[in-house]
Amino acid sequence: MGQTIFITGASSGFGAACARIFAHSDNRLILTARRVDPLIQLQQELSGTDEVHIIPLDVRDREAVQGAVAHLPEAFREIDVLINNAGLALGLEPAHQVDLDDWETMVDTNIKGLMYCTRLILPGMVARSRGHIVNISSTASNWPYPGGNVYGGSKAFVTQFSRNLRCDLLGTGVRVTCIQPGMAETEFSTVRFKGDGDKAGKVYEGTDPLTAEDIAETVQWVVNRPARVNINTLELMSIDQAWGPFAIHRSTNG
Ligand code: NDP
Ligand code: 8X3
Repeated sequence: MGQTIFITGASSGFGAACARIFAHSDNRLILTARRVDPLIQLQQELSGTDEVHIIPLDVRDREAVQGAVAHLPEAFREIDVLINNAGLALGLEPAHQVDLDDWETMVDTNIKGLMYCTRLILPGMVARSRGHIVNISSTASNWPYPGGNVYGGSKAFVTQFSRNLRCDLLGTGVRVTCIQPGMAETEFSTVRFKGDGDKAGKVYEGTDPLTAEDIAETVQWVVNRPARVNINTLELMSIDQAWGPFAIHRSTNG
């Protein structure tokens, strides 16, 4: 039986790849993002406005999220899967030099936007005794790195919020999964470096990074497990990424 799938951040990267992978059945897709042109293109590519509903939506805008959920067309009202994917990193500066606006944007998007979508879509899932929230966190939620400061902190929220949701939803039939990808080549680094394509390209240079399709296949796999199976947390990395040793500062005067 087809499912109704609500995807945030569907205009590029993981979100667009999720839209493509879930489009091949009886599913109904609700695709949201701030940029409307890529959503229209995706809707046309996936052929048929019957099965694909697009909503220009900034997840930071609580009232807009409320309106989007409240005014869904009849056929799209019973959401089975929410993919909380919209998010971003801005900058890699150390904490004492960072632009405070960038920190606020990450908190508003990665934390508060995800909170709004979850809180507004969950009641319907609980009432129907079925549903699945898939939260896109990051390896940055588990492993610190220089310049990761608020980005990693915001993803740690996503990871712990996902676990706490499972506690609240025990017995409701609603599943919660937290996906924690490492380095994946999407628009992510271009956004992080504010349009500097050269800098973004260097992140992936000489490596075989994860792709958006790798993440979409992972999301599809967790969603397609039998209803009794809840994949709690799933961390994945490119074969070309691993952990380093602890950093040690040595005094030059010592
Ligand atoms: P992209 O930059 O390609 O995609 C990010 C998506 O989020 C876009 O569709 C963008 O759409 C949307 N978005 C950003 N801000 C908002 C907002 N305020 N309201 C609505 N949508 C918004 O990056 P990825 O696909 O890589 O990122 C997807 C998620 O995966 C993010 O949460 C990211 O943190 C996470 N992630 C990425 C990794 C990577 O290495 N690429 C690794 C681990 C996690 P628009 O600009 O049109 O609004
Ligand atoms: C994206 C991966 O390592 O840039 O979440 O934080 S990383």
